[in-house]
Amino acid sequence: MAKSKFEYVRNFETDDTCLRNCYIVVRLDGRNFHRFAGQHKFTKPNDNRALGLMSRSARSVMEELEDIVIAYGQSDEFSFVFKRSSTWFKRRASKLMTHVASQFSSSYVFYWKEFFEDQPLLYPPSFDGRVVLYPTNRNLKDYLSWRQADCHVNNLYNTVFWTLVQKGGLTTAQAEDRLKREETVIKRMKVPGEEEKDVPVTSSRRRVQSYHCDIIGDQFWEEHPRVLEDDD
Ligand code: DGT
Ligand code: MG
Ligand code: MG
Ligand code: MG
Ligand code: MG
Repeated sequence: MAKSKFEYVRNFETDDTCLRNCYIVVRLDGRNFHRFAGQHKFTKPNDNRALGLMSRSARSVMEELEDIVIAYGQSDEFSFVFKRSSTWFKRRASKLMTHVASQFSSSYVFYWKEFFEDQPLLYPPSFDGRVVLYPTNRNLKDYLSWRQADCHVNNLYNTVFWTLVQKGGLTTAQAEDRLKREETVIKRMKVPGEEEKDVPVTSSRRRVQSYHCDIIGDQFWEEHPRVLEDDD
């Protein structure tokens, strides 16, 4: 077949083939679900209907698409892991990511009524996607652990926060204040006119402080143990 003079535009397409032997992870995240959850009256901190619908949509992605070996979800996000040896769509990142995102989004809408019987869907939700490659089994396990640790920390915070509000009668501002990441550490201090003694000091992780001091010697590092993490 003769080529048209327009054919050259195909060469503008860029190559986005995923590196071989790597696990391909596609992570989706609901767009502005802060608003979506509010408008659709999701219960706080966790809405079982919403979680069930996320899970059902992920099942549809795993059943309809090729080579996904595991999926992990929390909140408004879901990660899908393609097997290392997958050659689906020649490992083209944009094909894999857009298929996952559109299959998930259409399923979310399609199955909405099965989970939210009395709550109409008020507008079409959407999900962003990204692709990340992990070369080793350790990296993949650490990736999934990272998402689960994120789930745990957020869940812990949200559960305590909403318990303070719903059962403790605090305002949301008061609950936030109570949960500011403050912690008490014991510091050896010299109070004027008194002996040196151990006193509890409340320190905020968020506060930024300036120092003009020696950081070559050990003293600074001993006094600020949170700066360095263990070497392993
Ligand atoms: P984004 O992702 O940048 O477009 O913005 P958001 O608003 O989706 O932010 P994100 O993804 O960091 O946070 C997820 C939001 O979804 C967060 O505001 C809480 C909400 N959400 C997720 N699951 C539940 C639930 O079970 N219940 C309630 N009440 N809210 C939820
Ligand atoms: Mg986000
Ligand atoms: Mg989101
Ligand atoms: Mg999210
Ligand atoms: Mg086509």
